[in-house]
Amino acid sequence: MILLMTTAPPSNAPWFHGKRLPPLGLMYVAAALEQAGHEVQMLDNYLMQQSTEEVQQLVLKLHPVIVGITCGSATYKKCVETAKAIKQVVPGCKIIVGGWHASYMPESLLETPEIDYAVMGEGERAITELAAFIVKGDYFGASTVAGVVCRGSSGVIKNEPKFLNMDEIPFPARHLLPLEKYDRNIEFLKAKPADVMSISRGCTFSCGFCETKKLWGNINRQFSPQRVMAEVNDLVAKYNTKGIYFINDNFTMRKNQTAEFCDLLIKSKLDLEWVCDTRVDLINQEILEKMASAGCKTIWFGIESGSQKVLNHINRNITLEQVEEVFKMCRKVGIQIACSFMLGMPSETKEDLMASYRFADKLDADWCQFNVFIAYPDSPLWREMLETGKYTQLDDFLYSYKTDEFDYDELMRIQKQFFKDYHRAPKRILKRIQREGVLNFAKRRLHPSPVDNAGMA
Ligand code: B12
Ligand code: SF4
Repeated sequence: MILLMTTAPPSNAPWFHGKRLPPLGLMYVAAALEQAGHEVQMLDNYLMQQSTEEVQQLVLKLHPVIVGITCGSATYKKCVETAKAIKQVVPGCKIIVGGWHASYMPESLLETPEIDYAVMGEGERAITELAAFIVKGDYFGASTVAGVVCRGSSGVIKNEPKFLNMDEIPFPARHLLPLEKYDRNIEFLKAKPADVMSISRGCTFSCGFCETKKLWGNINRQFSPQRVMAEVNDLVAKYNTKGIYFINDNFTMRKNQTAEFCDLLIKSKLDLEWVCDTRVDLINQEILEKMASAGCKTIWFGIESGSQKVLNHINRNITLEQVEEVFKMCRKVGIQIACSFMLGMPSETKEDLMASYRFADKLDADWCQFNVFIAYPDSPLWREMLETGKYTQLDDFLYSYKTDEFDYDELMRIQKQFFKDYHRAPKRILKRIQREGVLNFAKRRLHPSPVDNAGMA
């Protein structure tokens, strides 16, 4: 059998600690393995928070041939610790690590002898081919699989990833997770239960803080609208889903396909509510109207800065005017807006931070989040920070920008201040009471969730 698992980031991590959403990527990997005939179990340890000893007990009981672990840069330490603990009790199993960090910095994982393979990029085909070789004991074959990085006799072997035809990818194996343990409640939707889904992979933009192309290539591939609709139907039939969060880099990257999917949703009469993420330059009035009629209630836009100078520096390729224009369009068709800003990006000054706050205040989105910028490995802004030496190292691979005006602690203080100022404005309190009802609002004031404390409210 094969065990697939996630681990948790450190509890002092500087990011948003709110929601525990089911790990979609790992569910896709699980589905591909099941399709190839393997018995698979999943442990979302970000949700379950089992101790290292409990994980050891589990692997002793299951005796997996392979353990696959998802690794982001924030979970690197925990991933390494988990791999070591597993090998201690089941030395014969092979450990495969995939996900964001494995795609950016696979070699860093192979520094741990207990980790046998890192997988770059899309995991479905790579792990299925790897598993077939491992089960046969053909380790030479395993070292030839596309996307795999492993130790060879004369150094590290690194095989370029290959991408799948999207419609060949099976539906995520949701049945392997205890869905009842997730709250299945998406912040931006009234409808419950709500689940996550994906319609595409990859992005053709090149923002300085993002290295999505290392995972999916600099291309965008989409499931056909029919395939997306089939998965929606499956969700509704099997899990009674009423709301969907389409987790995608940019939901409206290809407007024709988005429109075709919206038409299918309208025709289905499922009456679902949904939320998606996109960029302001991928929106127009026509597509917004179609999305609104198909049940789109909220769109999340990553604005990142209220300073045009900073937006240009981070290669965001949008203007402040565009943002204002698109927010107006959303309001016109009745779609709510969630947005986020990053604080402390290279080139930023305190005045730029204040410009972000003023712009956020002016935009007056329904939800607004301020995050302290953490540079991810190998992204252009990460390289810039290393070259200029203007950083505080927070963890093995995580860096925060530092200038004469602010460091990480000061950025955290500013973030809290912005959060307080933004959300305590009487007009926003009123808006929240209207949205949530007096009772829910009072309950959240008395027992704020990590989501509230993290700046998303
Ligand atoms: C939804 C989401 C979440 C959800 C679900 C997390 C999850 N484990 O799936 C929640 C809210 C819980 C979450 C939490 C966190 N997240 Co998050 N999240 C996302 C988001 C928006 C979508 C992820 C997704 O579903 N993608 C679609 C699927 C299909 O892709 P995928 O997950 O990458 O999986 C594919 C491959 O990576 C690979 N793969 C993945 N796992 C494995 C395992 C094996 C063994 C193999 C072989 C392959 C493989 O195969 C999959 C299918 O092809 C991404 C941004 C994005 N656009 O992807 C950020 C993102 C992944 N998250 C990020 C971060 C920082 C976090 C947190 C640390 C935040 C925090 N402090 O809590 C935690 C870490 C949680 C964890 N233990 O993994 C960063 C990671 C950056 C980095 N360099 O590591 C991202 C990129 C956002 C960002 N740009 O900041 N997240
Ligand atoms: S931040 Fe979004 S738009 Fe920019 S490159 Fe990454 S995925 Fe694409």
